[in-house]
Amino acid sequence: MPAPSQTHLVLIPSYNSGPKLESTVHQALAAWSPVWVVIDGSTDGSDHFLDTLANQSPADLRVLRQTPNSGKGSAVLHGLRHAVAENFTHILTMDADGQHDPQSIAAFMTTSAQNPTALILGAPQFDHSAPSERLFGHHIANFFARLETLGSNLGDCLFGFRVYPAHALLSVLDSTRYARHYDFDPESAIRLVWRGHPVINLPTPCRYFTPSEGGVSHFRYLRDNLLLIGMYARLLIGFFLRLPLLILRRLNTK
Ligand SMILES: Nc1nc2c(ncn2[C@@H]2O[C@H](COP(=O)(O)OP(=O)(O)OP(=O)(O)O)[C@@H](O)[C@H]2O)c(=O)[nH]1
Ligand SMILES: [Mg+2]
Repeated sequence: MPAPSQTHLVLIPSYNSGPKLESTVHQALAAWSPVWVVIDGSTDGSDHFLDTLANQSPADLRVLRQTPNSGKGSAVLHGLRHAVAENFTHILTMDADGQHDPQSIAAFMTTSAQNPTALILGAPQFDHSAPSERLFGHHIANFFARLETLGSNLGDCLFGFRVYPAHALLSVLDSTRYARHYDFDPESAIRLVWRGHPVINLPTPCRYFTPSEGGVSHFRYLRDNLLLIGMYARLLIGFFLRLPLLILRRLNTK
């Protein structure tokens, strides 16, 4: 296991993640320390192994819990508040369901340490396992995210494997009551770009698992696509308010 970092931690929000949570945590721990897992009102028992493991290596693994289930963004915020209180400067968020590649953690952390104000975004390399409707959703979401950031280099706004500057993310989340559910990933990225944070896109694999392989997704097409459409509509107002600033910034970087 690597020596614990004082500045960068891995944060895994988990809600009823099924059997993949255990392998995800073990692989994350092999790649990085510390790893914090936020159990977001899980009721499927997937988190039962965690307390014993955390007691064995408290410097490497911490388990935080919130009840009731409150959404991915809310779970990240819960962990983030603790991280900032303990002077961590950056968090790498990754999903608990095995879709993200723990072997990419070190490269993302190194890039973040070299570019501390930047948002380090995972650019997902999807394979044949990715459902075509989800890929289509990513294309549409990315189109609108780039529009609302005036053609920034924001890569994939839905993919949750990324490193955030912790204080900046906390400030963004404290500025809105939204971004607590599936709107967390795109809204936090858009708002950080609005605030002038550079974006670095790093390729990393993404694998979807079938239920028989232990894969779990809580994405509900109607509910969550409506949430995202509402988010883009809501952010349009913020976009127009910031348009002069965004244009000036674009002109200055030419
Ligand atoms: N959906 C959902 N996820 C949560 C919640 N709280 C924490 N999470 C975690 O957030 C991460 C993303 O959730 P997923 O349901 O896999 O969402 P996704 O990866 O965007 O969607 P898929 O591409 O369909 O897998 C996982 O690690 C979840 O366990 C919650 O209330 N709802
Ligand atoms: Mg997932």
